[in-house]
Amino acid sequence: MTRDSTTPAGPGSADCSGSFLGPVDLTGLDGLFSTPEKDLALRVRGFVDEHIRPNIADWYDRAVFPAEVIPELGRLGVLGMHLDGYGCAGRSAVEYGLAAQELEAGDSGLRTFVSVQGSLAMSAIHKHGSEEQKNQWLPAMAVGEAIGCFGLTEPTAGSDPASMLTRAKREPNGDWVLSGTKRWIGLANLADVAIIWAQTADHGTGRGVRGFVVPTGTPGFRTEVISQKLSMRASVQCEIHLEEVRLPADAILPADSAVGLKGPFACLNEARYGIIWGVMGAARDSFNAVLDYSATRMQFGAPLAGLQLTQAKLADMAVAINKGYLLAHQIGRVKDGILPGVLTPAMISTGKLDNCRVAIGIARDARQMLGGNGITLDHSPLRHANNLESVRTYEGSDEVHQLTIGRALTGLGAFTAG
Ligand code: TGC
Repeated sequence: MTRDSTTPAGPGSADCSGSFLGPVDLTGLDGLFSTPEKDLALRVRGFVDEHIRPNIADWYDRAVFPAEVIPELGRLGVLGMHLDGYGCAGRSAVEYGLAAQELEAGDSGLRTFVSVQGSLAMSAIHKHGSEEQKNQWLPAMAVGEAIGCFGLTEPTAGSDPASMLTRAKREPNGDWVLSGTKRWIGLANLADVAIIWAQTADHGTGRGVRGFVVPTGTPGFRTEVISQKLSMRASVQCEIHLEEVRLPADAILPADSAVGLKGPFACLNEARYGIIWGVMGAARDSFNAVLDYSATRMQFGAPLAGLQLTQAKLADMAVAINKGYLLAHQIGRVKDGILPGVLTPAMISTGKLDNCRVAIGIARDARQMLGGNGITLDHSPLRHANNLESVRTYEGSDEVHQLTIGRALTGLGAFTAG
């Protein structure tokens, strides 16, 4: 290996940049964040280092979601952290993003739990719920005493939720009766409450797709865990079977903002936003893993880090990660109203689409650079890459986001062939 005088330290010297993001920070990302923002990120990183990293390989291997960490996440203050009031922390979008990338540096399954709880279930109640619904559920969900899930996707309605088959029928006494099946619903088997989206249009007064707050103990509510997954193994996804689930009239999310598909889509925006940041954590962790490994792995009489082909890959990965953080930061500051601009669906799609495909590429490249050792759970990149297959797909596939951007660019919707 040849090292010239401009090289401040060796590979793996995580602190040479002085950045809280470590050696990958080539563009002064550290300076984009305030001290309290960085402190929050480091506090979440400390939690991940203590509670997640020592165990994640075992959980992933055994396909176990560590439900015991939920109260810890509540104490950490990350559940519904970007929501105001009702026991929520009222943090900024950027702080939420920083927390998401630290959690996903640990594992996408952990960040997904926090997203489903905060960005989907809690945010549905916070955006669209009655005061009674908010007071009943949000304080308990913020501390992890109550778990929520979000039922939109169905076995035959993924990218096209407008085609959902789940029906809510209004009874003469005002009750609602829900029937249908939801699929790929995170943590539904552990949830105390499910936000279920159902079509009411063919049943009178409901005005299209509406959301319902469903206590999971309600008769007729049943979950089935989806097994044999090759991705997100330290997380749980379920089918929800709704067999004539009878709910009182006030179980509906009453706000006008929840009438029609814009109700769930407003929540998906929040979850997609968190993904823009989260996946950069997985990418950064993959990069760090291979930077460390290449410093000590000797081949042909030299550490891999001293080989040009290794450095070319590391450079490409670092450049892509810097661009991903810059994109996340830009969108986050717009969301917070700190930078000018309007947070549009196309803006969120731009971040979700590109940061997911960049992150999965980095995780796969890192696995390749680890050689055969990279296929075991001793190293994180293949676990991240496998997880990112799910993350890239849920909350809108690449194609959904390409077409959302395409519609914004052209004014023409191209979701259907006709
Ligand atoms: P479209 O006609 O475009 O819109 C219907 C209404 O919704 C409004 N809208 C939005 N509002 C807020 N945010 C957005 N991003 C919005 N996009 C659309 C729109 O203005 C309209 O409002 P209004 O007042 O006129 O009625 O609807 P479309 O059906 O043509 O949309 C097409 C498309 C493909 C963009 C949309 O269907 C889509 O985003 N599909 C992807 C769905 C998706 O991401 N599904 C994943 C859900 S994840 C899940 O269920 C499991 S939760 C995760 C877990 O548990 O782990």
